[in-house]
Amino acid sequence: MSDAAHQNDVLEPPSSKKIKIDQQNENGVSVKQLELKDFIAEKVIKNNTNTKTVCIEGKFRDKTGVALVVLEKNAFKEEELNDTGYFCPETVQETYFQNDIYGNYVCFPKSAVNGVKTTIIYPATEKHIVKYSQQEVHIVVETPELYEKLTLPHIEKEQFNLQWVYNILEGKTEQDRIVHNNPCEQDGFVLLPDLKWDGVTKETLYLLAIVRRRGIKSLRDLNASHLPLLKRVRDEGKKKILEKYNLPESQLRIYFHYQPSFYHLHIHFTYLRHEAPGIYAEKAHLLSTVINNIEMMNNYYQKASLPFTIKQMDNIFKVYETNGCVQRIDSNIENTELIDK
Ligand code: G7M
Repeated sequence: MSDAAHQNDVLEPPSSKKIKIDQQNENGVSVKQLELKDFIAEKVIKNNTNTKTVCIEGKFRDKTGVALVVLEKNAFKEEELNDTGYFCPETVQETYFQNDIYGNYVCFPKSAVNGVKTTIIYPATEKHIVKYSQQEVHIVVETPELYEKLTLPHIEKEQFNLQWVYNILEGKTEQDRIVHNNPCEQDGFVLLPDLKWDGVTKETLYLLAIVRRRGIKSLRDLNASHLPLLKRVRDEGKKKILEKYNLPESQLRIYFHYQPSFYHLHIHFTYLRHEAPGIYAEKAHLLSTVINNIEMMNNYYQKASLPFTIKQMDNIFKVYETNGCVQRIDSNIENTELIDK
């Protein structure tokens, strides 16, 4: 396939003009498409000026329950930097100042190149609000004993619902987004764009491989019996991404999160150039390193002490705090109220 053909694959604009969300919520209940014009913003719970992302808590008109809206300014697409994209007559330009050879302007490009990536979570639980809130973060080192005594009981007691994962695996949602599907129950997986990726902008490529086998919670559970599965994800994932997006394996970052947010094994594939959230040393474990560690020692991940980040508002923080593993600090992070409640 030519480069141009690959590009078309990647750059095809999303077909729907409205914001498209799953037709089922995480409880398997059908939900009508939610529209931003019905959103009543109440509080900014996160405003990250680096990633240009805000998360707003609020409500939808005529609906009960809390909603979260995450807005993210998109990365520039290089193929739009031309006379049909940014440099076309529809672009409105206003001058801030001009001084000698220097000029400073604000420009308002046409809406087709100016979309804002939007994620809606409705109904959002208290745990979602905690996850998306700006807050103090700590690192704890989880020994195998601490995993058994503190982390595992906590995961068993409270974790995010996995319905969205089962919906994908059972062919109920996001089927038009699937990039690769290996149906083998034992060692198969589905590869598709992550929620955080628009599926279009190559510069921010972010795919997720979700394994079909149930019951593997995280990295902690992996041993030599999972090697065929891990190698299949690695090899088939790389091959598909090369075919569809023309990105070679040397340009891919393939990794697990520890701790993950969702305790059903999945592997992240991101473009090496893209600084996706959660790629840092305290959270990401490269698939190649994981395979290598297990090949050297079958039960490496049952024996290892694994560091992980823990958010001060999260319930698991209280568990580790009570056991003397971490100390709370006074936070000066504040949320901005948008309306008087
Ligand atoms: O931190 P953890 O390894 O658990 O990451 C889970 C990943 O799943 C994140 O990168 C999320 O953006 C992604 N994700 C979460 N949800 C609810 C969805 C979803 O509904 N669809 C897709 N495609 N990805 C999701």
